Amino acid sequence: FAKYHWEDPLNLESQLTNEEIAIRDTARQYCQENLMPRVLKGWRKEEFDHNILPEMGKLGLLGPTITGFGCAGVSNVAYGLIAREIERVDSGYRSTASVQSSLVMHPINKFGTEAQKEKYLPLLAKGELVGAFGLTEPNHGSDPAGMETTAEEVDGGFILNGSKTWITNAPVADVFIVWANCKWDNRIRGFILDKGLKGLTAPAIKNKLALRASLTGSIFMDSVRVSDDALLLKSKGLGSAFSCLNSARYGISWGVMGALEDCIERTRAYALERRQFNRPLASFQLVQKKLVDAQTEVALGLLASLQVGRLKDEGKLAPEMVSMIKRNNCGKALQHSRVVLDILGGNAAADEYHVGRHVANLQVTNTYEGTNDIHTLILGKAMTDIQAFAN
Ligand code: TGC
Ligand code: FAD
Repeated sequence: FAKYHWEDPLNLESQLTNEEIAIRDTARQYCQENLMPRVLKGWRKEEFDHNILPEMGKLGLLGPTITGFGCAGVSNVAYGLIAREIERVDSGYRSTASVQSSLVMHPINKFGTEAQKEKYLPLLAKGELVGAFGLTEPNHGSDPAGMETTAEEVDGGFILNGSKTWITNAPVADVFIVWANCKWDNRIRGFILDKGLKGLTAPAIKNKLALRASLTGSIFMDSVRVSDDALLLKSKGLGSAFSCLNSARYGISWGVMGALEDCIERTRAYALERRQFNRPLASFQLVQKKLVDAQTEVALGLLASLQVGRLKDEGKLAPEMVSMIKRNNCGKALQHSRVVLDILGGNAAADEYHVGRHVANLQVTNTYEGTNDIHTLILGKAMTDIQAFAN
């Protein structure tokens, strides 16, 4: 028989290329040596560290699947492995990186002109510009089709009005991808807005209970005037915004498994060390069950993400596949991180033990990029051909 490794029960490693393993190891080393020591400060102070994106940029971790423009051009599986390593430290850091890669660089690459790509992608890849993606509005979260933000055509450009809320990176963003309903044909399109435009503000939403190591804010647009070259010309309808979400949701499915792996590793070590009733906690069957249940979900979830990543690389992706792994992995990560947290007893309440921070973050990962319920309904529609979101 082959040897069983509890950390990689189904031998995911054997399915990765040498290049993917090298990228994963680079990301892991960077995250453990450079992000881990900073995370508690960022979390406690709700602080964005401006050095992080440039550091990731130097290692080729931003927009890694894009070819050219200073990007690495690696596989979608490598992208997932990077997300897993970042989120092993903190979902907020992974949020910052996935917004940059999937929600800002991806739409510019897919829907932008050559001039827009030349202007923005190299600087975003280096982390010298920070990006944000504005889809959610105060009155429209799960139903972005009803958005109230508008763009109207004026001589030589457009005027945008509206507001977005709960936007990752917004308070520190240099570049905003904003989705607006275009008044001339009632279709939704993307626009690139630069920080500093008159009428554009992006205040922080403070005192969050989760994702405190990444900043979140609103975007207010009060008659923001932009020239023609702000329009993402090839974006057509809400489907274009959703194509960005396909990429980000896919990355999140890997990322949350990294967060759950960290919870398991920490609580397993604690259970082996801590003794009650003259025995290590790890010797109690109830404790072993918690660890085994959680690790089983990690093994299954990672293989599912791997399969979807390989299909994405081969051009055989259906968006519903992404809904399945986003929903499943986020739900399982939230559920099992919460269960293993119990192993820490009273120390669960101390942030130095890190697991409680992951649990709080995982509530948000189960909500953003389509709530667990919304992905259930997407899959329900695919199974029954009946759309249950609305009348
Ligand atoms: P529906 O009529 O189903 O679709 C409208 C158009 O979009 C097309 N489409 C897709 N295209 C590509 N990929 C997908 N996944 C797509 N899903 C739909 C569809 O074919 C149609 O095209 P067309 O040409 O016929 O117009 O849309 P609906 O209005 O009924 O909405 C359905 C629903 C509820 C599934 C959808 O609105 C939804 O997914 N809601 C969730 C909203 C969401 O995910 N928001 C995320 C905001 S961004 C964010 O959270 C970032 S957090 C980042 C971080 O910090 O990591
Ligand atoms: P609602 O849509 O009001 O949903 C509330 C509840 O009702 C949920 O449980 C939902 O599942 C349920 N519900 C809604 N409709 C139905 C239905 N038809 N059937 C059954 N149940 C339903 N957005 C961005 O655009 N960009 C970002 O960068 C971004 N970053 C975020 C960062 C953080 C920290 C957070 C918390 C959110 C972020 N979001 C971002 C917003 C996020 O995508 C939304 O919060 C999410 O899509 C849910 O929308 P909502 O909050 O309006 O909830």
